[in-house]
Amino acid sequence: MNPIDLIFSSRENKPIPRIALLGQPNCGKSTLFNSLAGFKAETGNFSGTSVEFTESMAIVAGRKVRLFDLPGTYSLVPSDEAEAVTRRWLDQGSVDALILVLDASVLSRSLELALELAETEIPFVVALNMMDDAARKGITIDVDELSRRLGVPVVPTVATRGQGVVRVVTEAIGAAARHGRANRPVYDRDVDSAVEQVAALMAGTFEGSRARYLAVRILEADPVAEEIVAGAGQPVLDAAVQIRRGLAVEHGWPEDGVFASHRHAIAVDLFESVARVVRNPGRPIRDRVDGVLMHPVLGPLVALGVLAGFFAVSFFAGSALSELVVGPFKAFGGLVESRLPGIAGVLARGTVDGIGGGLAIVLPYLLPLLFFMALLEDVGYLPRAAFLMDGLLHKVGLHGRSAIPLIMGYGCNVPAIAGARALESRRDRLLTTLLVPFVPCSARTVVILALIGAMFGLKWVLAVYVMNIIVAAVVGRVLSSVVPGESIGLLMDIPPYRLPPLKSVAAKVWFRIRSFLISAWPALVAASILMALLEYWGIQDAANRFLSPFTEGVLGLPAAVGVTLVFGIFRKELTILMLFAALGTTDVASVMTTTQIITFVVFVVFYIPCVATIIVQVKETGLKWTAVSVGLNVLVATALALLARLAGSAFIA
Ligand SMILES: Nc1nc2c(ncn2[C@@H]2O[C@H](COP(=O)(O)OP(=O)(O)O)[C@@H](O)[C@H]2O)c(=O)[nH]1
Ligand SMILES: [Mg+2]
Repeated sequence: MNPIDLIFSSRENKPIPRIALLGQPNCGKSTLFNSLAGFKAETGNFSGTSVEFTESMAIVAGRKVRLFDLPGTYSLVPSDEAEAVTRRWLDQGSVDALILVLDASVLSRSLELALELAETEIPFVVALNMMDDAARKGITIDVDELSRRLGVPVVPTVATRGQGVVRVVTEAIGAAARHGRANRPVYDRDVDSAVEQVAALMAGTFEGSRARYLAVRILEADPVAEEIVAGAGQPVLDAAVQIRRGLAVEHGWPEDGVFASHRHAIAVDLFESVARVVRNPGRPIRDRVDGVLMHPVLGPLVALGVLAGFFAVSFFAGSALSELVVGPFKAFGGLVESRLPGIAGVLARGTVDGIGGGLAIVLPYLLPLLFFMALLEDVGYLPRAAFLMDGLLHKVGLHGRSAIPLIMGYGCNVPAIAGARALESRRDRLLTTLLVPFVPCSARTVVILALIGAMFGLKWVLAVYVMNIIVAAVVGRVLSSVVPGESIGLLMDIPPYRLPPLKSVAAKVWFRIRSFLISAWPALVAASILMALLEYWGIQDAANRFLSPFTEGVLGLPAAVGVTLVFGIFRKELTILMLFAALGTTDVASVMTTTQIITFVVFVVFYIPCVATIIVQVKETGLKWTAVSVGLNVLVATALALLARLAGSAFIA
């Protein structure tokens, strides 16, 4: 093996850190877990018991972790079966680090568990969750001081809104790697000396820090620790229990109360030194805005509104602008053709058309779309929309992050596919790239609006979109079960809101538009030249005849739409114009039946996106997956169009 391979294989073999979420019931463990977990989180039982835990893989900052959501735990001294099972599992060294989830709004109570954990050998970090609730109650917490006193990283989080989640897991990975130790609580001298004595009793059987940990647990009358020590020798346990009795008598407390009360006092002191409560707290702006934008009901409504508004603007302004661009180019192309003789004129016109066609996509659709998306992203809105859609997309086998490219797809598939590059896992990139072509871009929307909208009304346009989403979801579900690779959770941190620097927005727009300029536009020009030649040679009729077994035979459409459908992929934005030209009329209803129109639209909505999209796909996923993608689209489009034809002829005419 050469050195490079060695480096890579050693990186591959690096063990995946096991990180578990521990905390009292209702502190937000499951919420945190779900925001991190893969969509195939598995529920398992601790061996030989009916106690359940949930487990999943996740990728955090490029590193894989195995996450566990544990049953709610008040204290390391178990008070029920589930806590006991969880404790035993932890004592077996089953995790590399814990994330102790604390409810910041009732901090003093939960700090005792943190102090208990500080006695163990398990590295841990604190997720100070429910910071929003705490802020609303006027509780401010000095996070740095808490971290300094406990000796472990403390990360403020709001699990319901994805705040701080990436950081807390990253800190946990770090703690696991360096075997981070917390500061041990300091007890009264007699208590401490009792710990020393018991630890000394066990020094022969257990290694130093484990002996001390077990000593504390036994002095606390912890049955799980007693099991462990008894396993090593009953006399040791008996001697230890003797010391515990002595301590209890000395303090005049029940046997299991000495540590509990000491710890309680330390927790109260700790709480008082890190937390302040103010009376009428002002609610932070971010909290108010998030309260609406990330609200489970209002949030999606706002997202729909934002999208619809953005969509309407890009569509109406876009198509108007597009016509402005296309018109002069068409005229100019005609002019050039008439001045140049024969084939040279045709080639020149094709070139001019192609350049104009590119401009007609870039200026009116791509540029505003990309600008708007970059703005939404940098302001901090897109990550929130993605977070909202996470649950929904999990059902399809994707992650919230895929929402961003999928939403962009409604504007134009090209930047959407280029945008999928930002996804961290290869599997998600692939799945998203395969799904984007099912999202009807603005060019396809033109067809839907011009045919369905004009003839049957907006209600049916909406129906087409709903059907499209359902089909895409089904396709996604099927794909996610056949595309290889693990289901891995993807972390996204929800950033604060900010005014985006225009420079960063512009850089994003440029970066994304470049992929169109470099790869797609030249293809568009080539396609235009090809189309001009076909026209010039009068091959259209021959092509239509050649395609008629499919167009007429399978889909039941007029043969004249053949060239429109096939060559539509070169110039999707011109599909409707090409259709008018092919049929020789703008009154489609006069030459096509209702069923034919519906069949045509269904086919156009689902079949291959444009050449520009295919080129970007090849660049992003390679030839093989592009072929799969194109095949899939043609297959689904044909099947659904056939269905539309059959249903139409059965119910309409
Ligand atoms: N306001 C607020 N609520 C939260 C937060 N994290 C979780 N919750 C809510 O707290 C409740 C309990 O959360 P859950 O994850 O089931 O807690 P678990 O019992 O620890 O698994 C749920 O209603 C969550 O929506 C947070 O950071 N802020
Ligand atoms: Mg839970």
